[in-house]
Amino acid sequence: MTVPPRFATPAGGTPTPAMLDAFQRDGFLVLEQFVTPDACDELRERALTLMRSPAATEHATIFSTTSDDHRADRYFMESGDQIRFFFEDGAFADDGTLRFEPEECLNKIGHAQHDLDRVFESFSYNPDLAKLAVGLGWQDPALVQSMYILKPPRIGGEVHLHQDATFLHTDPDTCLGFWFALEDATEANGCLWFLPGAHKGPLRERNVRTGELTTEQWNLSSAPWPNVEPVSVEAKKGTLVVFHGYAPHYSGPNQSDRSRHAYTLHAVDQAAQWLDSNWIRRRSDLPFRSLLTHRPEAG
Ligand SMILES: O=C(O)CCC(=O)C(=O)O
Repeated sequence: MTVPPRFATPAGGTPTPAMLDAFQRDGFLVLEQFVTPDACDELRERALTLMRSPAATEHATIFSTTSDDHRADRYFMESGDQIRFFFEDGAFADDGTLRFEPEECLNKIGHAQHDLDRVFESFSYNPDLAKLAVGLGWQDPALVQSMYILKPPRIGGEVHLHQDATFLHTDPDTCLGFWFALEDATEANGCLWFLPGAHKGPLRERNVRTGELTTEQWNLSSAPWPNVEPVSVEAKKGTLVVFHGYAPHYSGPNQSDRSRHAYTLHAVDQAAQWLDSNWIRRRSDLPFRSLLTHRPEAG
């Protein structure tokens, strides 16, 4: 496979038999025009407003130092029920100041804007997404994490080959990823790459919370990755790539002068058990919400 199959978005979200075949065979499914260009622009504008708020940069200094205090760890480990801002490695000048505007050097915003921000909430709790997840076999998908990924021009870093179920655990495993191209994603600006069919192999690693500020990466299987050619998934603005939690994927660095904004959501099935080994923690007044039943208020 050199070019993965792509499909027009199914009316109402329910996947067709051909889409189900592709998802089951490859571990991922590419649906074009799942969201409108206007919806992409609205999310980008909201993200820009958040990035220009004082909250976006007030913690920047903790990432520009290599001191051994745990403020950076805490900022990350407590972000499961917050909206927080994470910078690219190349974001800082030698004196610790930001080299560029936040939108040109942020790596991502995470991890709960889908439950804390009205614009993100209405984009995320999309009834068509619920129908898609149910059509793919999830009984009661709940959104557990969101990431606004910027992959900024020139300094947007590579994301190494991984399986998302490494980071989001249920018993049994039910992690499902949704990746929305908010701008055209190409090989030049760092689109996603998959190993088709490799989701049928085992989960290789589990990232386990071991303390208030710590996680460990546990090896679960030393099985090598299958010998399949990685395929790039270039995606036009508005495309949704949905993928199985065991599907190995990565994205290249952005060496171009164009950004590659994307928005990802991860769901798990509430029919399975959410495990305490997850790094993500939620305060009691912000429980996970079901894609099936949560409907954001209009306006
Ligand atoms: O957007 C990217 O570059 C990587 C996203 C990813 O790996 C994920 O959502 O699991």
